[in-house]
Amino acid sequence: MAGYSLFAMGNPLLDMQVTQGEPLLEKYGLKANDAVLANEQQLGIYDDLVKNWKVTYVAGGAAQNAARAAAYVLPEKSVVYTGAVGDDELAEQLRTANGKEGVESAYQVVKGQRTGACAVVITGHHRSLCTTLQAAEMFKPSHLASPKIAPLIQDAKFFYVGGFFLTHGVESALELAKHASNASKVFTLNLSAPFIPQFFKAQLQQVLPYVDILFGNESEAASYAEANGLPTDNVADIAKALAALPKANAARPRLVVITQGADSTIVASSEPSDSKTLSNLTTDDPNPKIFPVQKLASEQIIDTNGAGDMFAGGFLGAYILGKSVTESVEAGHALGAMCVQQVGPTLKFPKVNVL
Ligand code: 26A
Repeated sequence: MAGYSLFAMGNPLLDMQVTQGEPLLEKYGLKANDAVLANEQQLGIYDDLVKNWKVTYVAGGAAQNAARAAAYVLPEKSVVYTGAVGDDELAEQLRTANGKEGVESAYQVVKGQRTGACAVVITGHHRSLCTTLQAAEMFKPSHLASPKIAPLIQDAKFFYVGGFFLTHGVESALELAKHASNASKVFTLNLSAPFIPQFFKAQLQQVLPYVDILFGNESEAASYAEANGLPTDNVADIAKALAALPKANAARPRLVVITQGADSTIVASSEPSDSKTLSNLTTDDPNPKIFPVQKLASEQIIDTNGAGDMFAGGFLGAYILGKSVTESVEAGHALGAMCVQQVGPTLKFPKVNVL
């Protein structure tokens, strides 16, 4: 049996989503468009939501969302996802959602623990994410070496890790990154949130040399620039700087793909623009290359939770199929647009062809 081509790893979370959440931002000191780990004062939000709000429960976890998006464009049995869950009902819900959308769950189950949750507070087109990782941060590197998981890693040709995972799991991330680099496979990472370059700078620095494709958005790029003293706040320049960082596997160029919501997506490559390219950009493409986004009307947008993840997964799925960078960006844009027109990080079924 041919193995899964994409091995993804992150924090499996169940999203607890509410709309018109202005009072919650105020009460818990959350920013309208941010992602944070809940501090002690914010840990009350989950019970508060259950007691006092109309909650929509939906499968989340940034890398898990991206895995489902990649599965959307790939043939069956292409994507496997790992992360740690508890032995509870929430984990069952996540397994069911993955199963329906073509992602094989290869969870580590932590007995007696609860599955992580993310409070998703929607205000207008903004989403504020406040996460309690629970079992997710108990993921052990030994899971990757287990008889069930190790062969999946050997068989995979592409890896996707959420930057969020670096809050606790840099050792496991490095294991996949080094494996990919040594075997000249493709290792991809998402910056995930501004607080990752800011507060997990050392962890990010350890992993970046192995990254073949780096995903992020404009505020994460800006946070990287600030944390590393780059003398620019221009997103294209930051993308170029990230692409040019040292690389362990020099045989593969690095692509840096930065989305900007409804504004253009920027792709920078580490290759000089006149070289014969391995990264599927044509030689006459500018570097960085700018890809405009088709804007949706305001009333078409339900919420923006998960749009960036769906973009990354859609891009990667198309890329795995051997599509060009331009086609991969278009697949990403299509899935990002599809996601914002649904509640939470969900895609449309029956499937729509986006390639
Ligand atoms: C470590 N943190 C904070 C997180 C997350 C997270 N996924 C992994 N780790 N905080 C929020 N998310 C997920 O991001 C998605 C939107 O991009 C949410 O579960 C949400 O589905």
